[in-house]
Amino acid sequence: MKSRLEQIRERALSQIKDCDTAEKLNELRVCILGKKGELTDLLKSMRDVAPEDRPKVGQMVNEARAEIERVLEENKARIEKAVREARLKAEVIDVTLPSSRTEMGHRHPNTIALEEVERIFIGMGYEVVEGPEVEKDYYNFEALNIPADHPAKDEQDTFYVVSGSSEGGNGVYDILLRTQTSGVQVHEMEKGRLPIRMIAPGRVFRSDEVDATHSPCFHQIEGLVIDRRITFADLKGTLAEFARALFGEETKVKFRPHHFPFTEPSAEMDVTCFKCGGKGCRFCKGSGWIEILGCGMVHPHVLEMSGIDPEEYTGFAFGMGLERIALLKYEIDDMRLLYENDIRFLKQF
Ligand code: 2NL
Repeated sequence: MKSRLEQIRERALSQIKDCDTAEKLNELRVCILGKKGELTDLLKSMRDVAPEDRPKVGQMVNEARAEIERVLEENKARIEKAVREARLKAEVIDVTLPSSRTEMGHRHPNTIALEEVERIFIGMGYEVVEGPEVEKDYYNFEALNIPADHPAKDEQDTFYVVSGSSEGGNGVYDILLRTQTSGVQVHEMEKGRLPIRMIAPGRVFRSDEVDATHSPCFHQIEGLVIDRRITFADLKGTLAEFARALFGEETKVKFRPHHFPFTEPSAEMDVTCFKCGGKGCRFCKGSGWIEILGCGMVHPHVLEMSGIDPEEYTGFAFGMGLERIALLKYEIDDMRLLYENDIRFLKQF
């Protein structure tokens, strides 16, 4: 019995020391100490041992078991350390390499200008409303008093989406990329929730050639106010306040008569040049004034078409080009720079 124990012990210790993976080590543990292991087997044959020798033999088996367990633990630590070292050796990290830096972007001048305009109107109690860029002809033109034969609908200026059959020229041109964001306001008027105080910013499309002041895709901010007893004085006061908030307290405004199909009367608003204060300079081409937006009292027929009684309600509306505001405010002389996404350009604002 004693020699068998000695034999098991020696073989176990040597096998454990030669072992080089955690899996093999675990297999060894099971073979030696497990339920059907060699040492357990040996304990079972205790009944062949003379009763007076049993305590002594039992102690020897326990001591052997303790030693094997200790050596197993030691070797487990040895193998884990070796695995760790091998991995560290394989994954060499060169701490002297330059880091891969994340390029930070920058808000676009359009975005900065838009947020500024939104902040001013939100401060005056307006809502910012967005709507679809692909619109029905009715919402872009018809509902704004621009009938089928109006020159503003010229197919040269407008991107139409042919719906229905396009073969043989039978296509129906009643869907288009919006040329103005007015449709958003028409949808709002149709909801019948009055009063309305809103601005509608967004992308608009016109079939224009690209140059320093034109692009087939640009941004507009339109505004609409409808309530009882709204007058041209409300329009003037509101837009003068807007101009002072955007270009500085000393800014003066002037309204020149104009024509839009959807407003009557209509006007264009100029602001005193914020470069020269109105004296005349290169920036305002010597005039002292800079054109900023178009505006007017909403045409009664436009109110009527959207289900608003022009006898009870009146309103004013305005529209401006966002790019124009951004170019002026940040003194950029070519619109194309806004679309190149050159970070060196964008970072300047
Ligand atoms: C401009 C001029 C303008 C409007 C837009 C409008 C909208 C509705 C009813 C009446 Cl729903 N009018 N919009 C009014 C006057 C001028 O825009 O030069 N835009 C760049």
